[in-house]
Amino acid sequence: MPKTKMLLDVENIRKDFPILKVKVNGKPLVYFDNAATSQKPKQVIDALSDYYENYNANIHRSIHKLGEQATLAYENAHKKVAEFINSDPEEIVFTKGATESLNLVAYSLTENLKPNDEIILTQMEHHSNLVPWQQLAKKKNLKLNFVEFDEEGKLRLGQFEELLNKKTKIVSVVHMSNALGTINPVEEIAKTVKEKSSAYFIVDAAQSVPHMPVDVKKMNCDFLAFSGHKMLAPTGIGVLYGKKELLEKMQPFQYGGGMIKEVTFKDTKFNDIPWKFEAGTPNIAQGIGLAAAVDYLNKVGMKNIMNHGKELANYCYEKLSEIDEVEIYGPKERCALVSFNVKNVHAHDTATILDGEGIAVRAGHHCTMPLHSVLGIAASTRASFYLYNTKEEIDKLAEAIHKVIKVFR
Ligand code: C6P
Repeated sequence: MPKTKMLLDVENIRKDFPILKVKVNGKPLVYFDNAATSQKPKQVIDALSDYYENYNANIHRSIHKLGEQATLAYENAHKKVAEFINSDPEEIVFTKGATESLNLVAYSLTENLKPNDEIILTQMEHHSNLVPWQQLAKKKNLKLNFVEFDEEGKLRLGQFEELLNKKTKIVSVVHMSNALGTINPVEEIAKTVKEKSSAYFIVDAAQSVPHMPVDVKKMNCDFLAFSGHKMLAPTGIGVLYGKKELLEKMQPFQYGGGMIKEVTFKDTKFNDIPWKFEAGTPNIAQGIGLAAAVDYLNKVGMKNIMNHGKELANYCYEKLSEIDEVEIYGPKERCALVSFNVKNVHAHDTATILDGEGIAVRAGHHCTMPLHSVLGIAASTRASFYLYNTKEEIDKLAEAIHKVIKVFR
């Protein structure tokens, strides 16, 4: 139970998450793998059960009561997500996750790109915001440029100006790094991109939307991608926000049922946005679960969640900085995660010993192999926090790290 006074009522929040009662290796679970996927509150689990127990039906197809109820709930989920990031419901495409959202843009937006056109990414991109562009670049003979990050783990922002030119067609940037915790000033970057080019500006918000208020209008991004499962919702549901006029112009990513208005043997008229991009039976229950997750986050308040994430990340940074054998990656100002290594110990060994203490962390390259190569390491250990985590749990992490040091000394 949390003893230290925190900004959030963590003690009560924890009661909503059944999994937090689980014991791991006989110890209370300390779940510090939230950047990989968050745990789910009762309210989200109940929303899924309610759908399956009371109104399970396909959407946009069936003229019967359950079909209408399911359609309404699924469409309302789009509205809720739209309000959450300050967009319009037709600008919200439900996908399987951030990865599918980014692939959708890379596939659908780039039809008109020509050889030698340029794309700007950063060195801190997750593979989901790198590999789709890299493959596209190979196929179309495009040039990929990368904005570097400095010793502290912050982007060298001046490089955007240096790299932007008439040939730049896409700039795609992570909002919050899943490996360094760095929060990139995407509003500022958007301004530079729009002033210096006619490129589309895409934001990978997989880590930021769960942790801070995000306003797509303020950000002035053209597209924004995120996943439900990192923000209390089920797996299998994600979001692509796109500016209405761009989504309207874009070719669908997949073809099939639900995304059409009229089909003849010869041709097809596509449906309106966003449905044009949601071919086949979508993840209905998961979409409804995402709406319940958004309700939950709104009730707690995204500013409070952000401050809590910063407070925990700060506390962890300070605690781990006191241990000589620990090397921390990324800047001091960060949100909700700390990646580190215990000197001369492989990240997997560290994670195994922590697991023995009931502490779940991620170890490896965190789907950012190029970022790790810039750091000159193959792997790191990452502790990532959410609204149910406490400083006492971070104290346990620090104690367990001392155990790691003892074992490997
Ligand atoms: N990062 C992590 O442990 P998906 O897998 O589609 O839900 O999200 C992809 C993704 C895209 N961008 C960023 C910044 C991310 O962090 C992730 C997912 C997880 O760091 C799983 S690899």
